[in-house]
Amino acid sequence: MSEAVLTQPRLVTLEGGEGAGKTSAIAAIRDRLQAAGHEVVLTREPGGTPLAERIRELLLNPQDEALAPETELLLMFASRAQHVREVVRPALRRGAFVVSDRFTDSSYAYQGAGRGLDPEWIAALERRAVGVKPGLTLLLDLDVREGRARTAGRDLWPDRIESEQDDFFERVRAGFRARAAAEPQRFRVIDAAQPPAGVAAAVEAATTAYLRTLTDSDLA
Ligand code: Z5A
Repeated sequence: MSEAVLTQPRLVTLEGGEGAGKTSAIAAIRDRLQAAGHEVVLTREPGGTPLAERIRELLLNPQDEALAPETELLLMFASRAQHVREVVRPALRRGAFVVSDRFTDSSYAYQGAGRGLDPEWIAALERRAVGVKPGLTLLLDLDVREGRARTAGRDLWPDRIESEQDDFFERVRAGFRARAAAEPQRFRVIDAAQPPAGVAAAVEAATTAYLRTLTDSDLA
């Protein structure tokens, strides 16, 4: 398979820490794209296909046995490889927009910055098993404690990753911000501490501005 990671203008991803508000942000992106007349496929990672959703359960349900960081990374990419082949590429081929709640940037942030795995290894998996990257990534940036306070009480049993300590999530947040700083043309960082209506307005404005940059061949 090709070693290149090709930017796909009609692939849009949403990233951020726990409780950042991705659920309503993704609806705002979908509404804006549909209002502009585009077919939109909403999806998520880990997951997005029946098999990838089973991998998600392995990843998030606490197991009897601790999951090694390397196993966690490889399962994230197993899920992603399946998702890209079964959902993302077919939708892009027929001209739809794909909006994914998390994608490869989460692996760099959680497994790279959070778990301390080598980003070169993640980059090799991205080249070999994924091969596509988004044209637009919206990063919902939020103070770690505020995000965790929003979700506290929601889950009777936090999932395996939610059970990590604040210092893990601080590294994840710094990892996301570093990626956004390194690729300012792809990322839009949105202040997720605003009230929900403010976040939705910022997401909508960023999506509208991005659509204006696309050419006919990007949309074909
Ligand atoms: N993961 C990984 O490690 N590596 C990878 O490669 C990938 C993923 C792809 C599952 O992801 C986990 O997988 C995730 C990263 C890891 N682990 N963690 N942590 P997920 O996206 O399914 O899980 P999540 O990020 O934990 O989802 P979340 O906590 O539900 O976040 P959210 O979707 O952004 O939050 P929300 O449901 O939209 O909102 C949460 C609450 O906050 C809710 O009560 C809202 O009403 C409230 N909220 C939302 N916005 C606001 C504002 N603006 N003000 C006040 N309150 C708000």
